[in-house]
Amino acid sequence: MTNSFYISTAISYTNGSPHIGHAYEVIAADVIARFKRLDGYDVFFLTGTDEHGLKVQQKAKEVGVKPKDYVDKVSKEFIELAKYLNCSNNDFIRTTDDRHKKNVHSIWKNLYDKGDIYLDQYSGWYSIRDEAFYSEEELIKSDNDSYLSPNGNPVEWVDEESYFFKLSKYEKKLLELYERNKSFILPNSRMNEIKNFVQSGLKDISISRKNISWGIPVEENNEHSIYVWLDALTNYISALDWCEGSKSFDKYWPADIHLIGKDITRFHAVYWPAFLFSAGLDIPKMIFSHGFLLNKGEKISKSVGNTVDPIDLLDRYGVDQLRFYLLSTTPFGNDGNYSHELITNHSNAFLSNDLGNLSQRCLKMIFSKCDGKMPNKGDLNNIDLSLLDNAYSLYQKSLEFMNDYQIHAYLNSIFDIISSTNKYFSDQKPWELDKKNSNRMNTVLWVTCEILRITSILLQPVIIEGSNKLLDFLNVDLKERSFSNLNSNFALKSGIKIKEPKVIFPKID
Ligand code: ME8
Repeated sequence: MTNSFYISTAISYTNGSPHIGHAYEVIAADVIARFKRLDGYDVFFLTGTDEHGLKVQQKAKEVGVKPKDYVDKVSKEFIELAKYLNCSNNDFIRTTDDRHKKNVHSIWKNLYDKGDIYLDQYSGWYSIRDEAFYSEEELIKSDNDSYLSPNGNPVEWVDEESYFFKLSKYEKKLLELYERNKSFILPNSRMNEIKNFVQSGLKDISISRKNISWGIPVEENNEHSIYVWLDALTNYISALDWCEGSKSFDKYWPADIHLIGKDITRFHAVYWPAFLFSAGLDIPKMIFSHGFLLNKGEKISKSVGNTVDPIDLLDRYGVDQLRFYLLSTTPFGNDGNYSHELITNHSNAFLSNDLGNLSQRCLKMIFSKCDGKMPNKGDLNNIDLSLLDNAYSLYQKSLEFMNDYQIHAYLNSIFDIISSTNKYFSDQKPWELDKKNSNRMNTVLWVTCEILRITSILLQPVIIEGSNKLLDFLNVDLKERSFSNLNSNFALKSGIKIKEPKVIFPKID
C-alpha cells in the first residue's frame, strides 16, 4: 500500500489580488508535494481562499460590489496564479463552498456538544485587518496615542454578546503536545514563541461576531456569524469531506504539514489543535511557518506600495527561474529577499551558466562527435567513480534535508554536484580527447550525462520544465523519472539516440 501524505497552504484572504508572498507559499508547498510524489507517496495537496469576514465585506463595499461577486473574482485570480506557477494542487477550497459550510456547522456542533462553547459578553479590541481579538496588554501605542494591533494595524473597541470557546481548558493538553512532538512547530524558534505564549496562560476566546452579514451564521442563533478563523481553519478537513465520514478523510487525516507564514502561527499551533482536541479529532503532524518575503529588505504591503504582481515576475523571468530563486536562496523558515538584480544574477549563475552550459557543451559534443548517440561508458577511473558516487548519494541526502523541509539545502547539495561536474568537464577536456583517446572522451561524456540524469530527476520538483526538457534530450523514458530510478540500474544506455539540445535557460538581461 502506498503511503499517503497531506500538505496544505494557508487559504488566502480575498480582499485583494494575490502578491508574491502568496506565490512563495504555494510554490514551496508544490515543491514538497512534487518531491513526495516522486518519492512514491500518494499526495493530497490543498490550497484555497478565505472569503468571509469583515475585511472582505469592507473591501467589497469599498469597490461597490456584492461580497460574493467580489470574492468570485478574486478567488479566480488565486486559482489562475496556482496554474501559472505550475502548481500541482489536487483541490482548491473556497470557504464559500457549500461543502465547506457544512463542515463548519459540524465542527461548531461538536465543540458545542462537548460543552466547550458558551454565550457571554465580549468587551475588548478587534483588528479587522488581522481579523483578531486583542486584549489591551497586547496592543501598542501609535505616535498619535491611539492603539494599534501587534502587527501595527488599527483596532476598534467591541462590546457585544459573543460565543466563547473554552481555550483555557486545553492549556495543559497543548503543552503536552509540544513536549511529545518536538517537531510539531518548525522552525524551533517558533515552537519556543508558542510554548511561551501558552505557558503564560490561555484565556477563552471569542468565536462569533454579532450583526455581521458576510459570514457563516451560527445555526441556533442567526444574529451571530462564526468567527472567520474558526471558519477558515476548518477548510483543512472540509476539503476531505470530514463531516460526510469520507474515505479521503480516513486516508489523509491527520495532515502531515500545514505550511503557513509566521504571522499566523498562533492560530494554527494553538487554536486549531485546541478545536480539534475538543472535536475529538487527530492533530496535524506539523505546522511549518515560513518566513516573509521582503522587497529589498522591506515588508511587502499595500500601504508601503511595494506589492508586486507575481504574474509580471513570471512573464519577466520564467516559472522555473522564479521557483528556483525563491526556494534556493533563503534557508526555508527565514525571511527572504528579492529584487530584480538578485533574481537575474542567481538565475544566470546557476541555471544558465552551471546547469545550462554544462548540458549544452556535453550534449552538443555527443551530437557532433558521437553521431547523436549515447557514447560507451568504458572503463571508469577513480575520479569518475567518486563523482558518480557523490551523485548517486544525492537522493539519500535530499531525503534527509527534506525530512525537515530544508528545501534550500536540498537544492544546494544538487548544485554542488553540478558545479563539481562542470569542473570535471573542464579538467578532463573531452574536446581534446577526440583524436588522442576517443574511449576516454566517451567515458567523460557518459559520466557527465549520467550526472545530468540524476540531478535533473532530483530537480523536477522545483525546475519542472527545464529538468524535464533535459531528461527529454537524454531520451530518458517518462516512466523512469521518479526517485526509484536514481540508481545505477537505470543508468543511461550506450547507443541510445539523444535529442538535439536547445538552450534551456536563456540568460536574463
Ligand atoms: O493569513 N511573504 O491570509 P493572507 C511570505 N486567510 N508569505 C506571506 C507574505 C509575504 N510577504 N504575506 C503573506 C491569511 N504571506 C488567512 C489564513 S489559514 C486557515 C487562513 C502568507 O492572505 C501568510 O503568512 O493574509 C499566509 O500564510 C498566506 O500568505 C496567506 O495570507
